[in-house]
Amino acid sequence: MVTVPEQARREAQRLREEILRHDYLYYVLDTPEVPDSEYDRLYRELQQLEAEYPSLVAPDSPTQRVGGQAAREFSSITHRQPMLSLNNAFAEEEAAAFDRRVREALGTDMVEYAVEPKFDGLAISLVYEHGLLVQAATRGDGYTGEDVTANIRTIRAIPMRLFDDVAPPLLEVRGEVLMLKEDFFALNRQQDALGEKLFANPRNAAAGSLRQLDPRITARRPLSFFAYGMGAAEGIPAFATHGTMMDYFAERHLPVAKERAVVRGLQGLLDYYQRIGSVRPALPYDIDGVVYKVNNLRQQQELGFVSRAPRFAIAHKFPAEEALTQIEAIDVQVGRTGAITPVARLKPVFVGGVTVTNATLHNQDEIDRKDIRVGDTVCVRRAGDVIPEVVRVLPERRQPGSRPYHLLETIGHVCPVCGSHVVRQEDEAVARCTGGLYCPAQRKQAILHFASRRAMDIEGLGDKLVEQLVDSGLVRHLPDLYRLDLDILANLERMGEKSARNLLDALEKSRDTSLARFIYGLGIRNVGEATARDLARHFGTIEALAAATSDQLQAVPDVGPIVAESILQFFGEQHNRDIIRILCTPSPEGGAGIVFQQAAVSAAPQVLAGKTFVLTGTLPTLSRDQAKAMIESAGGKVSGSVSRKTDYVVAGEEAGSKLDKARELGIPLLDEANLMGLLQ
Ligand code: 5U1
Repeated sequence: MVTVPEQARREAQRLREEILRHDYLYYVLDTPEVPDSEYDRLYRELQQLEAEYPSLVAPDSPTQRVGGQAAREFSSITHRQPMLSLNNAFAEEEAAAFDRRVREALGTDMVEYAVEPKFDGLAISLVYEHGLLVQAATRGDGYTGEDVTANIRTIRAIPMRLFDDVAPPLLEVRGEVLMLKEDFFALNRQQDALGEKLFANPRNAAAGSLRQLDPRITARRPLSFFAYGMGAAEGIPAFATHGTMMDYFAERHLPVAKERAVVRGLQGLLDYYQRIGSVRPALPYDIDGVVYKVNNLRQQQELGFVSRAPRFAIAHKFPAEEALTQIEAIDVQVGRTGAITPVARLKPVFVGGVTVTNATLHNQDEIDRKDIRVGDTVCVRRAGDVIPEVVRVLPERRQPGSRPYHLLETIGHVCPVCGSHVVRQEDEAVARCTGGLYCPAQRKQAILHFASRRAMDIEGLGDKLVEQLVDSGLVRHLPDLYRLDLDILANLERMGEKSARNLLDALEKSRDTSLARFIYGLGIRNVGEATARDLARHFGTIEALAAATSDQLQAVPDVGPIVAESILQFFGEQHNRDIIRILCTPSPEGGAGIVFQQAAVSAAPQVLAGKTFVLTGTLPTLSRDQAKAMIESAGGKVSGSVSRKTDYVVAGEEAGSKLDKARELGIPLLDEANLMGLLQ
């Protein structure tokens, strides 16, 4: 081991601190002190010293921002505290109603609010332990997100170590990753010069950059970050207000919005809304509104949460931007579940910061209601990142001879992608392709669903790989998965021999499954995990299920006419029956060789059979998915809403309106320990 001279150690320390200071000045305060060439010189010097004395390399050294290899997929992370969303106010009256509710709940005449811009980026949780950034996760569904630590470390605005002499044992910072407008335009110019795909807007560019499996690519993308809240924490001061908490972040060199402020009462909120609205075009980043939060943290706690949003905060959105253009044609798109969506092809128009060339028309009812026709001049709206939509037609500009548009007639009741029948069920607004697994447009999603953890559990078959397999024609239908070999797989992009072997092992393992998992994996509309289990238990074989009549299907608990119809339609398509037959034919006879274990369906004692549960809030140790799986494997059902039919409500921390409803209806309440007791 090379001993490091004291002078080299001190020099490395000096260089690290100097580089971090320049990072802070440049990326957080936007007040650079030295030219890029000087920064590069310091960086190179540090790199050289670290190369000479590797023991000097610390995990939070600026040279260690980009590290590691490309991952195959992001692993998932359960948030220590759920990442909630905000309720929205679109009109002044809704903001006034928010202020009124807050005042009434707190029993006060005037409330102090912390106000800040609502960034149009991606919500992120950063976990610092003893000051060191140890984990970063996307919001995901609010309970579980994706581990993007390696990518987040490449963002220079995010400190890898908090600027703090005695950092707290735990601090979870919540905020938004985004791309500044200026950086977005520069990135697109560069993409254009390289002949690469352009990003539609800064938000897409930020999302696309953060979701790179290779952190070296993220490192080349100019991402920024702003903190706006706190999650789990230990050993931090007892802040009195949101404002002082944000000051604490800023002192530790975390970026916070310059535009944040503290105001009083409704008038203060509305003045801030106007002020930020008027400077919005000049701000360095895209925002889609402003956020109002009760400033006093004790009052925030008193107000609490309702379902998945805080009662103490609201986002006041800016109006969506609108523009006039003309519909050149109406095309149809086939979605994941076969939904056929009419899409207006528009004369390109610049609206909400991007050039819009198409807009969703949703379904036939929407087209009828707005009387949308090819050739019409229409007003289109784009709000945030949502798909642009047609707000209204300008009938005075309609061309003579135009005719109403009928989706099903236009496509001749046939899927334009696969030729299967397209049907619209009576109670549904959308028409659907019945092609299921056969339809290429639905195939990628169908394969991903089939491979998912709760279905066939084929580890390693992620979306990028499925895309490659389908696009290259290697996998056209599910049985093709079981024909892949080492040679083919190892030659795919980002697939070494080891990953290829792992995938083949996972495929092999998946051959031995349960009928319930298989039925669920088929992705039949309206057939979720619990229904799949009931169907497996009731019919016992896939052949019996495929041959069942509507009445026989409806004899299964919780299968009504709608679910029965979906199952009939699925098995009514010859291609679906063919695919199932090949999947279940033994390998030596040319099939995929899937076999069903008999006992797997109900291995656990069915102690909760016939009982319906509702889960609400955060349980101390179990995730929602885990609690659900345990209840279901004991024969119980988990429902999303509380009604008189609910037998138990399992409530955790921050339980919202479901708990109130349970109390109102006198439904027995359980905590996690009670639930475990029942299960035993
Ligand atoms: N600026 C800002 N955005 N944002 C989003 N603040 C903020 N706070 C949030 C969210 C979801 O949530 C907390 C109030 C819980």
